[in-house]
Amino acid sequence: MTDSPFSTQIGAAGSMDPHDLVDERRLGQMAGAFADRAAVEAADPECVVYRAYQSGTDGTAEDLLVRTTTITPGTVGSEFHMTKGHHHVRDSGEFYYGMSGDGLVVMQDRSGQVVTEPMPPGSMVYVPPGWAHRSVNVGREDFVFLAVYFSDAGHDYAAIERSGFAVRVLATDDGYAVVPSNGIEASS
Ligand code: PAN
Ligand code: ZN
Repeated sequence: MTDSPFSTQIGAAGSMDPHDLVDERRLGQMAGAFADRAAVEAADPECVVYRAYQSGTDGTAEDLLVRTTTITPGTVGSEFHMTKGHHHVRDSGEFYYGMSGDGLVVMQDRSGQVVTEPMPPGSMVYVPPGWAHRSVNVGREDFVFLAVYFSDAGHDYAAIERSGFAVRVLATDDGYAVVPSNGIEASS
């Protein structure tokens, strides 16, 4: 927790020094997020899918938080490594800034409309209030990005855990494809 001016050093791989929180998401903790259940079961549950560092004061309406996320390269079945994805509990916007690697952010509003935005290094994506968001590593290296959002935004994972996003991002011979979720056959 920090309630006075501060600075932090952000490393090329997404580390933050100092930081207030670090969160590591392993495959076993997000197994339900991937469509191919047989591939999930065949994979190592200890595989780190992403890591996030955070600085700032959590929970006040006036403050901002900064968080880096590093998504490791890889697929589960043909689905690229990705974040769980969430709505903000308090509908509020967020800026994403692509630092390195090849990424994509999938955004979905409450009516089901989906927009995807590539996040090459140097790109900035605005996630408007009311849009759920998930990030995907579509490359062969770590995908690192930085996020700035209101510290009282809160993360609501439940709706996404229940119904997922309307699209999934799959590996293809020449890159990736964004396909409707309901058209995906799990191999189990
Ligand atoms: C990001 C995400 C981060 C991890 O900082 O929290 O990329 O993704 P999940 O929270 O979906 O696990 C953000 O959107 N913050 O609001
Ligand atoms: Zn968010």
